[in-house]
Amino acid sequence: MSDLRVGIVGVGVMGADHAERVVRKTAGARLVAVSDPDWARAESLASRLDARVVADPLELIASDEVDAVILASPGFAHAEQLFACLEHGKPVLCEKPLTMDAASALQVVEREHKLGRQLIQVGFMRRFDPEYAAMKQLLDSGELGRTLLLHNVHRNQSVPTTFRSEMIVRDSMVHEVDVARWLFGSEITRITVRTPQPTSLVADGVLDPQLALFELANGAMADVEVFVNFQVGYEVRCEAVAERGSATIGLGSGVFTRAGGQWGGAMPADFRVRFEQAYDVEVQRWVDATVRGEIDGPSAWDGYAAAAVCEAGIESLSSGRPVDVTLADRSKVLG
Ligand code: ISE
Repeated sequence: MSDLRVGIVGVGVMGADHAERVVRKTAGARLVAVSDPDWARAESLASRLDARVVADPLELIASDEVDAVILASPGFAHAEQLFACLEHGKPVLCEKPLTMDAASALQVVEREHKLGRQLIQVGFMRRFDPEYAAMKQLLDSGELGRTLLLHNVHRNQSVPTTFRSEMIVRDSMVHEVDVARWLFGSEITRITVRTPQPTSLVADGVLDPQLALFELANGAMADVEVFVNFQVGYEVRCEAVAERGSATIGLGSGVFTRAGGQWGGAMPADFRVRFEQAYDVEVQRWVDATVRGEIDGPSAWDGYAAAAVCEAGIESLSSGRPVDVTLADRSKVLG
């Protein structure tokens, strides 16, 4: 069988990383085209990886030479590009956020549902990380009894100066939103986001770090600290507390040294390093599933549910009060 011909829209940090992955590590797939508003960036990547540059992302999506699409463009561009993928019947791995708000995300879910075929997979890659996957398996086995709550820590070394307070919710905290929904198998019904005195190392008005509390339909709760200008390195931890024990991942199981009067290990600089294996597995499984005409990971509904929680989270960020999440009735939308 011939390789799946992949086109990538947006070749900034994540798109370029996926391009390398498709070319160097993914079986059964071939990178054929890339598109980016920065022509020079697209051109230099494409010439190195033997793909062609298509100026207009919608043209790339429509192209007969492209079987499937990876969307790594900024979130504000996703809605239009996702509709184009649906219109042309192109399977798509869409980086988070699905779209910028719950209403447009729901329209995407509904449009896909009308096609009668799932074409959209959302890039919540933590579900593919071996540590998260092992934790999910352990919790689902029931060995520790019922899971009661989660404590999460999510710290980036730094982010671009364009990263404002709402993006910390929509682009960073959204991962814990998905992790909580996925680990508990339940929807988040209420979110509260509070902020301590911000770090002095960001522009005035940027609320970093943030502390959030999620309340779930099944009675569980999850908290998360998101701190995207932590300076030190990339750190993502999750502790699940259950009736008969707890499980923690993300302690940094790399080489631990004791030398020169110091002890410790290295911290990854960013998510590409920490979650490299997760991204590799995610893309390989997406390619394999796409060839079978399926998806194998978070669906458009998962992207929509996360968008609905983040929208409520952004409201809570400005009021400091708990905000109920408004979510469409799944059985009515998906029939
Ligand atoms: C980035 O887009 C990611 O997805 C990373 O996983 C997250 O840690 C980071 O905060 C986001 O900006």
